[in-house]
Amino acid sequence: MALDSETMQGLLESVARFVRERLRPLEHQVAQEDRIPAEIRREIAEMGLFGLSIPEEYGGLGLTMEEEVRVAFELGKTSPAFRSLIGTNNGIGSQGLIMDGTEEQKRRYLPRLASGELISSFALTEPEAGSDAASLKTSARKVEGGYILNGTKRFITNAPHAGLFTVFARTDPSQPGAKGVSAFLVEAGTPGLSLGPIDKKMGQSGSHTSDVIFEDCRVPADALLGGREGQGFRTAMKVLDRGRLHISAVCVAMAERVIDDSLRYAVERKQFGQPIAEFQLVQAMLADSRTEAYAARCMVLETARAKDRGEDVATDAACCKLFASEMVGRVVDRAVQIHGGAGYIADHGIERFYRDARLFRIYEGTSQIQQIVIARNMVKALG
Ligand code: COS
Repeated sequence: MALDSETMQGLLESVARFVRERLRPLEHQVAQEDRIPAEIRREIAEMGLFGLSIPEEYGGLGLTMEEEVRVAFELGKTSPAFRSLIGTNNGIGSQGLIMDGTEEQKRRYLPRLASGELISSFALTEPEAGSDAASLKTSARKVEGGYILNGTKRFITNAPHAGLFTVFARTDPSQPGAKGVSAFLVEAGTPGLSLGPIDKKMGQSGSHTSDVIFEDCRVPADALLGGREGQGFRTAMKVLDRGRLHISAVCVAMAERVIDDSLRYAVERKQFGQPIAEFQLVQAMLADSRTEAYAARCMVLETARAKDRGEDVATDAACCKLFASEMVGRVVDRAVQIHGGAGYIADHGIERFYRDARLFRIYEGTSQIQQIVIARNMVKALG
């Protein structure tokens, strides 16, 4: 454990209080304005949440995976846009650098990512390369003293706020698959790097995605992550193994939140002369949701502990992502059902979670990609 149990308990309690007292009252406003207030970003930075999983020597809290998912269990009990603000700095935006960056690269960027001064983004997906990430076309041509990047990245979370992008590009055009891919650390403002308009999404208002466009964007040689070509795809996959576990924890948290909302509603709402919580058909929905959320919580904790022990959790992280994201989809659907007409009305909040949850089955690998990863690894393990 990175923190002693008292400090960890204190952190969990302060995150829970912050969610309850500061973030939940702002959920509607953030959805309406599609913007997280600047003071919330400051408070999040003051609590150290931008650096949860960044090692202490670079200014972060250096949480273990288990500790990180426990924080996500609390932070995810509100609109996912808040978690998304810190999600890339702790997850896919910084982990490539932590896992495979050179010491010099880590020193240059990690302290500023941990403090929240810099926001980072993970630029893998392209218009023609989504699930088939290894087919990406963005090129990085080697020139004297550096590389020239050309291509378009799509749906890049936090791109409109990012100061640093981890960009996956093909350095070896003779290798069409994973082997020809390298990762680069590219700073916002580099000439030749521009952004598309902010995407209009189904949900998760307040969290922003956009295209990231490279047109003869020149980066220095030391922008190559880890200083080695051809390692980029492996880096992306390792980062996603970890990211999938984190997202699974967020799914558990959202499920627990809407179960709590549904339970309170069912106890208050009276029909046929009694609270609807007294009806067995409503109880069945509550019980199924509670059971599934608990199962996902156990899976996530167990896999996080295995990761902390140094085990390869690629398969189990995919199992968690598959189960937890599908689970929260069912749970929010039942939550709408329990709320009845009120669940369908925009201002009530439940329909917002219903839309917000839909993304979990898609990003950081669709459910179908998780199934492929799980089954392939099972076959491979047979030898
Ligand atoms: N950890 C480390 N290395 C890994 C790995 C992992 N979890 N998964 C794969 N690799 C390595 C493989 O070992 C292989 O290297 P070698 O050729 O040296 O053995 C290389 O990466 C290529 O792997 P693979 O052959 O499995 O690649 P595929 O092109 O068949 O695709 C999938 C793999 C489909 C699993 C991958 O493209 C994927 O995860 N797609 C979804 C992408 C995604 O999540 N997008 C969301 C964007 S971020 S929001």
